Amino acid sequence: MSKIADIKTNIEKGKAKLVPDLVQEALNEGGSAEDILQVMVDSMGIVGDRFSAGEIFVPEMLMAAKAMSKGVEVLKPHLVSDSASSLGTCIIGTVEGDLHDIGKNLVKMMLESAGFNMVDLGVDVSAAKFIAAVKENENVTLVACSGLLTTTMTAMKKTIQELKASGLTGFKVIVGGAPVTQEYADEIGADGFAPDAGSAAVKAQALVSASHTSSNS
Ligand code: B1M
Repeated sequence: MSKIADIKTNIEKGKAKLVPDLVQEALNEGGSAEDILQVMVDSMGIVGDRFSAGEIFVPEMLMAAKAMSKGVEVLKPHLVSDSASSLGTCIIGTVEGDLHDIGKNLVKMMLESAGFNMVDLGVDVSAAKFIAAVKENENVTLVACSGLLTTTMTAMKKTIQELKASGLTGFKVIVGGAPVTQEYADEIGADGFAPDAGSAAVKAQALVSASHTSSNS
């Protein structure tokens, strides 16, 4: 699986032009999309460690992120499946003050294949924007907030507080992102937490199905 090693190296080096072809070649060689994705996620962890150690800086992190995103585009058709069921609309975004979107985009992909109609508000999304999107879209059953920075975790808390204060009902809130824990999710009143994109889809399905069951009974 030398292609996988090449993918890792080239993501870490931020080679956005090389990564898509390498990902395609790894798939052609029989590599599983899930394994390739895991290698890519691990590479970003290494990039983060190098940033923490002062070996690389923001531009290099940005280039690595671009390389990963280009690779994910090639993987996407192999990761998502068409779901026959409809679980309603999910509003997703990275919370205010935070510009990280790779994890959020992966979660979006997985929720889409689980059967949600996705409305992606992008990054740096204020509580007011989440609320407006819940009002503007039909059949919103889930709000998904992603956050990667410890400094913006309070924005996640504010989003949940303001969603509750708005009086809007009929949806659950799921949170996640590297610094977020189940404990923190409970503390800020989120309905659910997931540590990664795959488990976010499982958790979201369970949350929304449970609320359908309870509202029908
Ligand atoms: Co930034 N950054 N960054 N960065 N960056 C981190 C997060 C950091 C850990 C790096 C480090 O210091 N080791 C650190 C945060 C420290 C902290 O707060 N504890 C950090 C910092 C400090 C910063 C800046 C402040 C740097 C600066 O300017 N001095 C700055 C902040 C800008 C801002 O947001 N306001 C900054 C900027 C950037 C770039 C823009 C250059 C770039 C982002 C580009 C982009 O996203 N388009 C970037 C990158 C690439 C990273 C690292 C290297 C990689 C992040 C990533 O994409 N990981 C990151 C280091 C690291 O993560 N170890 C780092 C891969 C991705 C798949 O994982 O997003 O964790 P992740 O998603 C996971 C799970 O968390 C989960 O599922 C995904 C996997 O399946 N998940 C959810 C995510 N959202 C979820 C939602 C859910 C459920 C699960 O439910 C709704």
